[in-house]
Amino acid sequence: MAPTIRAFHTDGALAGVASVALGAGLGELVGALVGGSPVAAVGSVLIDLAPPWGKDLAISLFGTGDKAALIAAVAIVLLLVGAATGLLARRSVAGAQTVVVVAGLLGVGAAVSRADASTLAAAPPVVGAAVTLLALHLLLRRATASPAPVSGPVPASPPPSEGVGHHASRREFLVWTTGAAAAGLLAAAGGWALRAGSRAVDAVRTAIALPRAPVPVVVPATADLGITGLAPVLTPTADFYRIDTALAPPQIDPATWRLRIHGLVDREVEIGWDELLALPLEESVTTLTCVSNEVGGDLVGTARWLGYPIRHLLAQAGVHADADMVLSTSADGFTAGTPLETLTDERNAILAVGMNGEPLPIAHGFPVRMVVPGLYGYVSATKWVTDLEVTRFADAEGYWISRGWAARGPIKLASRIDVPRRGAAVTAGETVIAGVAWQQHVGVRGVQVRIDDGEWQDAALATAISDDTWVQWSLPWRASAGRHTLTARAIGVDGTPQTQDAAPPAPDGATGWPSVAVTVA
Ligand SMILES: Nc1nc2c(c(=O)[nH]1)N[C@H]1C(S)=C(S)[C@@H](COP(=O)(O)O)O[C@H]1N2
Ligand SMILES: [Mo]
Repeated sequence: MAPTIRAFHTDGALAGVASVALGAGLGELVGALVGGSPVAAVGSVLIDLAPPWGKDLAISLFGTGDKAALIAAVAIVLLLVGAATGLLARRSVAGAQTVVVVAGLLGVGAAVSRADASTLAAAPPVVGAAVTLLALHLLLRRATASPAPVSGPVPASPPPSEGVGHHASRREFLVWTTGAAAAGLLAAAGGWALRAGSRAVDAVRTAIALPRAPVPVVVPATADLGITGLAPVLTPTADFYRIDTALAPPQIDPATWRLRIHGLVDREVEIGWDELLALPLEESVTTLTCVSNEVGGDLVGTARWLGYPIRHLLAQAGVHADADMVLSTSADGFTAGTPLETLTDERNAILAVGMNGEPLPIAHGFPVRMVVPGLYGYVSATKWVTDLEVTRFADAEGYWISRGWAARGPIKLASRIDVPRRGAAVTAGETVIAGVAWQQHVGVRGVQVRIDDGEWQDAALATAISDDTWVQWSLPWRASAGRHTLTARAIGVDGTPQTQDAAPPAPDGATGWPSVAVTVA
């Protein structure tokens, strides 16, 4: 029986190795998509934990290849743990599952402990552990189908027909095991290729020195009230909301980037990256807002953009009189339909190349995106833009329109209370209520605040950078003990207050007054 016993044990180990290879491989692929590599994270934790002599030894052994060696070592240990887990599974399935779950949790711990951890950093190790568990279960079931040794801990039914059945089912088991391991390797390789691509474009992006705008926008010091907890008037790039349909942002080398303007025009215009940068770029500060922003939500942010007015390029192309829309297309196929007049009037509707003094981050549209003051992003702010078709609303529509969103998306008058936060514990006495308000390209005349069912009180507005940006506001408040509800409403330039009617984001933007309940003690 010795050969059978060996086969039996090897099968458990093989199933374990293949399951871990599949789980870890998929984990690496997911990691490449959401940012972060579980294996590299574990390696980094080991580097942090290693005693100095360990590091010195590794460097002297592997030289500058020490990182690759470390990652290879982590991968090998992982596969060995997989083999041991597969063996253990024949004795105790629960024990084996516990090992996988603990390994997954260690992976999560390592991934989220990294300083550059993305918000989804826990996803790859969780996916990896879940896939491993599932694969282990399925592969071991196939392994169990082969005959068990007489001395084995798990009794198995005798094979239906000696020899032939055994070989057929074992061959099947080996095919599945090899397939799982190969799929894991492919996934890991795919993740590696994705990362290599993003590193390449990232390196190009980092090396770019954008020209300076001849007329920088001066943001008045009085535009920011400097209140703790209040959104800064200029949103740091790292905090800027990100919304798109891209699983992984397109990686576009500016050297290959081209924009084509065509459709209802006298002559097509094509422009490349170098030509665009050679044009007189302009700086503008514009607040972007997502139509999906709920009342009180944070899908809104303000940045300093550098770009070239789209109206000049449209003028060069010669737009036909019957056109009323520009359909912009992104490298990843997303489209937005923008009213022609918003791209030809005097507003700062631009092909943006810079955000807050740097090339656009890849996630925010590198190398070129559109920014149009006054319109929700889904009808105007196309990232990774490569094509502008001059057309008509009657003939074309953007990505979200067939999905139930309005064809026109002007930004609605809105306000938000940032301070105090919802549910905050406020100390009784002199305090402050503060927030932001916006209706891009139209402007905001004022903001009013109501405490419980009291009178509307006028808040003080900070200096607005322009009508294309949000404006901060504040109101001193002598808070008395108890529970209070604070409500705000913006006042539009024509004196009309923001509507109280509550509407959901779909189809053309949420409405209603923001309010927060706080407890004052
Ligand atoms: N290519 C592309 N561009 C896009 C989108 C998208 O899904 N794909 N989403 C739009 C939407 S809905 C918004 S609100 C803004 C958000 O821009 P941000 O991610 O830079 O904040 O991008 C717009 N541009
Ligand atoms: Mo959006």
